Amino acid sequence: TVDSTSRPAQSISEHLIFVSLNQGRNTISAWLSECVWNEKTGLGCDVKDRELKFDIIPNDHPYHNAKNPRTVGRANEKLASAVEEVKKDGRTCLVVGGDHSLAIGSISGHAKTEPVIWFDAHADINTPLTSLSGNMHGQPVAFLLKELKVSGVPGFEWLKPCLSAEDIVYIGLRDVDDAEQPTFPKDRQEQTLSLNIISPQKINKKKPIHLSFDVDGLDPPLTPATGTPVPGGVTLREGIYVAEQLYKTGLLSAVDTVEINPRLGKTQEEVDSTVNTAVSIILSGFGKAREGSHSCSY
Ligand code: 5AB
Ligand code: MN
Ligand code: MN
Ligand code: MN
Repeated sequence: TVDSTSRPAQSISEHLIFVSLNQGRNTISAWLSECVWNEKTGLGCDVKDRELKFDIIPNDHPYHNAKNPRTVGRANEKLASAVEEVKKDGRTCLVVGGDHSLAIGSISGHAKTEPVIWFDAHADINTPLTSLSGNMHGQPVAFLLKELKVSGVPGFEWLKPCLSAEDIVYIGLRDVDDAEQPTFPKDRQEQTLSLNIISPQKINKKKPIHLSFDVDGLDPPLTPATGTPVPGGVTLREGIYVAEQLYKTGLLSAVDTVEINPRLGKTQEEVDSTVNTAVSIILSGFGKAREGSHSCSY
């Protein structure tokens, strides 16, 4: 925990806690503090910022095709407890990362959550047995699903899968590995390919919503500093619209903003535009109205 600054909430009642994770923290955190925390220029939310530090476990041999399982598993265990604390405190949780594998801890810590909106170009539903890359960021959904029964992964002894397939709504999905295909019943896959699928029945359930926002769900020019870009993504307007609609439900309870990797920006401009994009999505999810979207009285 770095600092814990608390001020009375001003213009809106949202309370946020940032649990920020990666080397992008400084840039993103600074911008977010200005936009979200600062009462004059921003939303005036009451923000507590905490930083988690993780251990690199030595000799962390792969488990089948899952790389660094112990390091990732323990990090997620820590994150799950942090998110749980935030939720017990009655606050909204915003996790900024980093690798999408952090959703395992974030969603587990949020617990009893459904639906989960998985905004992503990818399905992230490989298992340690099916993954071709071995990258854990391609596997979090599999770890979380009760149906897939991923078990025996060192570092994840603490994990109890908490989601059912029907709790997940994909937005922006357009790059599914062959090995991931069988996990999608046909009708579901069709349902997930367009933006019209924020399924209203899900939101009508009045349960807290978890948004797991992988910036690569957006169109690549919007977020150049990310690892696995896929052409043909969601536009900024559409992305902001999704976030605004989620805000309007009043049920957005935790948000992951992931796969922002400043090291992958070829220029400072690329890094800045990626962070900028992520910040505008986050702000919309926490109540920032666009110019022109205010209600008019005439
Ligand atoms: B991301 C791929 N399916 O498993 C794999 O960015 C890509 O969190 C995963 O969505 C992308 O390595 C993971 C090829
Ligand atoms: Mn992802
Ligand atoms: Mn992705
Ligand atoms: Mn990625």
